[in-house]
Amino acid sequence: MPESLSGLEKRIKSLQVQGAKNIAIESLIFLRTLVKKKGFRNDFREAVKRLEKTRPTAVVLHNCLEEIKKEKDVKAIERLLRQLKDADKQIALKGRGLIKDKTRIMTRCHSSEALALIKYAWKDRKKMKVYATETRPKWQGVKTANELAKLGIPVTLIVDSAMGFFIDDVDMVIVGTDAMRNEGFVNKIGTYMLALLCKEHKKPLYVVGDTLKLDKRKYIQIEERDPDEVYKENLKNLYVRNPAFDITPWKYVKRVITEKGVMTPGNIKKLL
Ligand code: RUB
Repeated sequence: MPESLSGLEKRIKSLQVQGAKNIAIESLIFLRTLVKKKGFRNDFREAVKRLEKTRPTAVVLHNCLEEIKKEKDVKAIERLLRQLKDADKQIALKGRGLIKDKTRIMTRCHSSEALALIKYAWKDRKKMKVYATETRPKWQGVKTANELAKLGIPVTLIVDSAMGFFIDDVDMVIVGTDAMRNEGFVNKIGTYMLALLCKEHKKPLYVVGDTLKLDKRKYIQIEERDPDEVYKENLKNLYVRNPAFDITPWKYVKRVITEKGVMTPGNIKKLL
């Protein structure tokens, strides 16, 4: 039985499927099955509208949907799926020179593209040590730590508030991105704080993101998630806010690793 639209929405909203790229891949796989059966009519339009609302900050799905809506051909879906899947390898190849032997890296959240770069360097026999920040409140950093440890990469899991304590123990910070915009790059909440630490401690900050993450939308909605993820007690006068992402200005970024090559923030702005 193919998955229902509400089933997929649930998996995305609950973060069973997480990360900008995986959200797009799973949605495109769903849409491919749907349009093969029902074409680009009402069901397609309804699915597009609902899927785009599941995680509104990440731009990859939006960019893919814009192309699919224009072309209205299943071939567009196939092409985008190939592009998304191939990007990891291209990113790893283009960025391979950045991670030298015995590099110590700090990372945040769980980004398939940032991890592709790290994993490839490991395969390339570079010794390395990774610090994974746990990423409250949904612990995606634990997912990163598990994934790397299973590959044999030494990884130390730290609480978010220990970033400053360990920053001098690393050579660089590598993070993924949900959207690359004129004003900066968007990533998991806390990335901005990490960027400020990098600046203060003179550590290079590298952003890994394929070009489907270029965000030309006029307005970006920063997703605010259920306060229950942070604190469940319901007390008078106690308010909880739970934004999922923040925006880091480009001035804190050393380089951006895309599938087309390693770019400066200036190059990215030109593409926008
Ligand atoms: C995930 C996150 C990732 C980017 C990039 O947040 O911030 O760094 O989405 O991921 P969440 P990728 O867990 O809330 O989705 O490189 O896989 O596209």
